[in-house]
Order: sequence, then structure tokens, then C-alpha cells
Amino acid sequence: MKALDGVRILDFTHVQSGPTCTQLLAWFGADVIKVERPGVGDITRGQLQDIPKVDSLYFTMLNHNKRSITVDSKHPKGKEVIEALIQTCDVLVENFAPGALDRMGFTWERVHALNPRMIMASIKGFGPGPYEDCKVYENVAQCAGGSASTTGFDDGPPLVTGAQIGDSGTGLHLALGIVCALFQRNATGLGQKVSVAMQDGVLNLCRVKLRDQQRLAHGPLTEYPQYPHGTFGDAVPRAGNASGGGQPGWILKCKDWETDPNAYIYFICQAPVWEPICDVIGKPEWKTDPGYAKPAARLPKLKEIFDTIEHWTMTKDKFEAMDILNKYDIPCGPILSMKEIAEEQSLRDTGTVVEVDHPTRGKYLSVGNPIKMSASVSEVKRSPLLGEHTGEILRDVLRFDPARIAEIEASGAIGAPTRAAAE
Ligand code: CAO
Repeated sequence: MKALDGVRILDFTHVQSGPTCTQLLAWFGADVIKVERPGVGDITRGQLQDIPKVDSLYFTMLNHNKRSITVDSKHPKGKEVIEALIQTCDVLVENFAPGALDRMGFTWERVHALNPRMIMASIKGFGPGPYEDCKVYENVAQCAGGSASTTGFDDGPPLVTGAQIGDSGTGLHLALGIVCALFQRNATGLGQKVSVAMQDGVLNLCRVKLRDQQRLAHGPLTEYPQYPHGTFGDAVPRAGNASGGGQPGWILKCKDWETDPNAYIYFICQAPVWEPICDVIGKPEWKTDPGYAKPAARLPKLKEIFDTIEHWTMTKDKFEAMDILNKYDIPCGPILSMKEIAEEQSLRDTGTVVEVDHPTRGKYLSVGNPIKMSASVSEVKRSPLLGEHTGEILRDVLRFDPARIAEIEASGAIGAPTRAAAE
């Protein structure tokens, strides 16, 4: 049994943010029916293709465990199919540009009238306000949500991060909203609208920076690399690799850093393990020196302290350094490349990295469900081919009889009309 067995999702999502959400729900057992435009499908099927005419990894890695039906939702017969799906499904999830679903005729009022129990979940770039009509992609959200202005080094431009906090982060937020709405529906019997704006999702993940914005009014941010020699303006500056929390940290070079771009370790000078740190790096005198012994005394000297620690880390490779530091409970982490992550056996063992077989692509690696549940174990099943399940959904989910299916097929609403019907 799976946690969301019995929940049926009408998945109108595309690209990354929405598909992340519905993939998660599918991993928890929901029956996710992905609606795609006949002959076209989710645009990512054809984007960043590594093998010609084969669904891209972009698509396959975001659409596991789903079924695909092709329907032209602007065609009158296609609308009939969508309406029937709305009446059978529990949740409609979409991340179209603002207004697109309304233009198809599926406003919240219409959806609610067709199925009062339906939860209608949407991702947009922005909430109500000056930018509400804008189309938005990942990096736009990172910029508008406060991430880019606070990422990077003080003397460089704003930076986006490789973690897809705008798309996948917002999909995660939406999934939680949907599950909460399903829970509330148990009590009320009614669906509701669930909306997440990507700007809001990113800001939620950047809340420590809004914390720092307010701290700035009371003096310099002493854990930031700008302290004590640099200057602070009126907005939170970029903090390089400084830790976002109360324990100073930095990324330090390890052995072979000259040739290996990932020969680095994240090192945290956690106060309770200051003494072992001093011993490990060969500075036992810092344990009692009043200039170093207490966290407050160390703050103005963090650069010098991390430079000294780096002299030690540069003599070890990142895994050797990890082994030594972990013996003393000194918090640290190797900078792992995607190659190392792909090869890491422990991630395979937990199902976080999985090998999936696909009929046209063959075997590929994907990221499995990072949320582990003891009584709802996720299996990763390959993504559907375009329209692979159109027939079975019309027949088994909507229970349309053969004559009705033939009529819809002939109309062209679910794909190219069959030759016989067209003639
Ligand atoms: N049948 C018929 N028409 C369909 C259809 C179907 N099955 N599926 C989609 N369409 C139509 C839509 O109705 C829309 O038509 P109109 O503009 O005429 O109403 C059209 O396809 C394109 O939809 P779109 O505007 O959403 O797509 P886009 O590629 O131009 O924009 C994106 C993409 C992501 C910028 C936009 O959807 C968006 O801003 N979404 C919200 C924010 C979001 O999720 N962004 C993250 C994307 S992941 O990086």
C-alpha cells in the first residue's frame, strides 16, 4: 500500500516546477494522469536531447510513475474529455502561464461546479501584484525571490544556484499544499484552490537572509566575510561561502585542488569542538589564547583562522580530511561532484539514486524519492511515452464506450484522426 493510493491527479503540468510536484505525489501512490498536447507533449520531451528523437533526460527524470494522455484541451471534443477527467479526479495541478487555464475554459468556478471536491493547485511565477501576469522560469524566480542578490562573492555579480529552488522548490511547496487540502477535504467534503508563487517559494527558502536584513539595522553582520574590514550597505550583501547559521564555516582547498575542481571541503568551526580543531590543525596554543579561545574573539579573525585551517586541509584529500575530522565530531562535508554522487553506492542502496530502464532510451540514472516512509515505499517507474495511456484512460478511467472513443478519435481531439475516420 502507498500513502496516496486512491488519489487521482489530473496533471496539466509542464517543464519542471509542476512536474516535480506531481512526480512526488505519484511516488506516494497517486494515479497521475498527465495531459499533453497531441503530437507535441511537454516541451521538455524535446529539450536538451542527448539521443535524437528519444525523450530527454529532462523529461524522463521529472515524469516518473505517471500516465500520459494526449488531449487538445481547446478542441470541443477535447474539452469533453477534460471535463470528464475533472469529474473523476481529486486534484488538478497546473503551471501554465497566467490566464492560460481560464482561456481553455477551466476557471476555478467552472472546475468547482463540475466537481466540488476537486482541489485545484497552481504554480505561477508571482502572486497578485505588479508582476502577476509575467511568465517565469527558474532563474527569474531565484532573482526575484532574494536568492541571487545574496549568492556569490561580495566583489562579484549576483549568482544563481544550481539547486533548482525556483522550480523544484516550488513544486515541493505545492505538493505539501495539496496533501494538506486533501486532509482538510476529509472534514469538509470540499476542494479548494492551492496556489504557490515561485517568488514566494524562493523567499521562503531564503528566510535567513530576510533575518539578516533586519539584523543589519543593529550593526554589522559579524559572521559575514565583510566583517571587520569591509563595508556593509543597506541591503544584505553576498556572503561567499560563509555559513548561514550561527557557526562560522567556509569552503577550503584540499590536496590536488590545483587540478581537481572539486577538491574542497566545507569546514565548520563549531564552538564546542574548537579544542579538537586546534589540535588537528597543529595550533594547540589557540585553545587557551584569549585572542582565539572564545567565539566572539574569533569572529574578527575568521579569514586568518580559515587560512590556517586550509594549510592543514591542503595536505589531505577531502575524504581523508573527513575521516579525521569526523573522529572529533567536527562538522564538515566534502564537495561532491555529480560524478561522485552518481557513483556513490550508499545513495544507490537507499534508492536516492536509481537506475531506470526506458523502452527507447535504455538505462539511465535518476534521483528517487528523497522522502523515505516506512509504510509507503516509493518505486521509480519510467516516464510515459507521449500519449501512451490515452486509450486505457478513456476506456478504464472514464469508462467511455467504444463508439464514443471512436467519435473522439475521429474528431482529432486526442491526436491525429485515424485515416479511416478522416476519409
Ligand atoms: N491542448 C491545447 N492547448 C494546450 C495544451 C493542450 N493539451 N496544453 C497547453 N496548451 C496551450 C495553453 O493553453 C497555452 O495557450 P494560450 O497561451 O493560447 O492560452 C499554450 O499552450 C502555452 O502555455 P504556456 O503559456 O503556459 O507555455 P509557454 O511555453 O509559453 O510558457 C512558462 C512556459 C513556464 C513560462 C509558463 O507556463 C509559466 O510562466 N508558468 C508558470 C510559472 C512556472 O511554472 N514556471 C516554471 C517553469 S519550469 O522552469
